[in-house]
Amino acid sequence: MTKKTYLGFDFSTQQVKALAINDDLVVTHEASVQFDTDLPEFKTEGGVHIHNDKLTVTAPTLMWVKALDLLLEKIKDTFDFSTVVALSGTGQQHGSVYWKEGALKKLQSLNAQYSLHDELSTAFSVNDSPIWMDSSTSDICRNMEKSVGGPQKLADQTGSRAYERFTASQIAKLYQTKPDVYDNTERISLVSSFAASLFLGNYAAIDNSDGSGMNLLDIRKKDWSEECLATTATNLRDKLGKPVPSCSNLGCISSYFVEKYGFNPDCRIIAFTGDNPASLAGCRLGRGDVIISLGTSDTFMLWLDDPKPKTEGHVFVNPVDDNSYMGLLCYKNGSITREKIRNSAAQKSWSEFSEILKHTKPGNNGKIGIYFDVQEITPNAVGCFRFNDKDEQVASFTDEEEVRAVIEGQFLAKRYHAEGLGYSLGISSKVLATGGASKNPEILQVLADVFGAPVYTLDTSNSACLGCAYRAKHGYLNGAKSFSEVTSSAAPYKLAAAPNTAVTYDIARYGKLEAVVTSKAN
Ligand code: 5FX
Repeated sequence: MTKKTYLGFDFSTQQVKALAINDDLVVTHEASVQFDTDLPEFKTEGGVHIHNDKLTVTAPTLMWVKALDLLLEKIKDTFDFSTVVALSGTGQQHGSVYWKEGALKKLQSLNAQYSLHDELSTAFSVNDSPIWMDSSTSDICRNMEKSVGGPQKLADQTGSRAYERFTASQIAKLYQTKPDVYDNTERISLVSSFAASLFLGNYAAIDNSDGSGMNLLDIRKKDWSEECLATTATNLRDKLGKPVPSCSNLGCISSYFVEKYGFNPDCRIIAFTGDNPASLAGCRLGRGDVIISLGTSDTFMLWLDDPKPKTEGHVFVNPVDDNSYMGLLCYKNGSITREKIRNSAAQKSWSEFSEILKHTKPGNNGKIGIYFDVQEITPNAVGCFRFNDKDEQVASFTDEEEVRAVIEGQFLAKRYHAEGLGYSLGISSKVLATGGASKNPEILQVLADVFGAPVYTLDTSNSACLGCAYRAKHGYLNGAKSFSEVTSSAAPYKLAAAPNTAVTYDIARYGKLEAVVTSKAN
């Protein structure tokens, strides 16, 4: 075969997407199916059903299957599937799929004359998959933490304290409320490994990175934690299968796709992973690098070698290097809070806000502000707090101090929590910035100064899907090259700000002030 291509699939909350790259990593094809509009019969809003209690959130499992039928039908006239040597994919993290007793047999003998949707119409023991937006399992979470010795103990093992959206509490809910359905379940997949199973025509293993979002995987042993399994449900190890490194080659594509779409029978299926890990791959995050997404809320991902899980944030096994880790931190007070200060201190104008950042001094003459306009999750606190250069709390700042304080405070918090999770800045560390506020050069200058590292901007609109096409190539090469070697020819990032070397920030001081704030708030 002369021409090689790689496919990445993304089973996200609102759509299923596919993207093809050639051997030079250039994107050649893209297509998507939107759940709400392309599959109106499932009556979803934003791809989900929010139940009457407002806490339970699910998505119809068969909708995802039907979306794949539609997507492949859409692509087949313009794309030659026989060129695909490997494919991989991603799914929204934490969501779970329950295969009914006997489903494996069906999966192994799919008939290409029918759609996947028809073939698998009775394959699931639970028709509505719980997804990451569900928050109905608080009591189960608290019990789970208690039974392993507290939230920090659970985080030490699994990378996170118990979260409602994480899969263990969702499995426990099914086990406790519908024991017959649980017993009638042959296999439990994550959204990612469920999607991989469709292509494999067999149950696909859960990968270590997405598996870290379950409160079940011992992230150091890379095996299910006996203690966590026992607090969740009986016979769970068998229903989960054995977890594998995220770059694993799971086998060749099911004959269903060879017959129906003309795939090459040798096309490899590389383990699918979660959307955040896949984004890390798509952004080509390397050792010592961080990605900051500056949106309504801010998300922060980092490469970790020696993780120190905390009760805030998450540690996952790294999707591109099974011996490393990644950190994920979410901040509710992102743009919402920046905009509030822009309105009160910069005449509602981003250009005025930028002007202030341009002509005020880095370090803000020792003034630090911590603005949790809405209840923050990292850390769990609310309220606005201002400190002078002697660490004394003050009632107000001047407008100029306030503007600099909100931006410096938000970035100091990110660096402080990153270091808390075990992150250390290396000599070649990069900060990759995305999201709305990454278009503002003055904000990015503060980011470069606080991290003491160059800031690059990148377009992440397709990063999870693209990351999986890259991962497909990495997996196809089967360890012959590292992920960074495989992706070295991808388009370079754009340098947006270089750090001002005359400036240093006292991260430990910020930590002490945040501790004051949290003790007041709780
Ligand atoms: C991460 O922990 C999340 O819950 C979300 O980012 C989901 O992965 C979105 F799909």
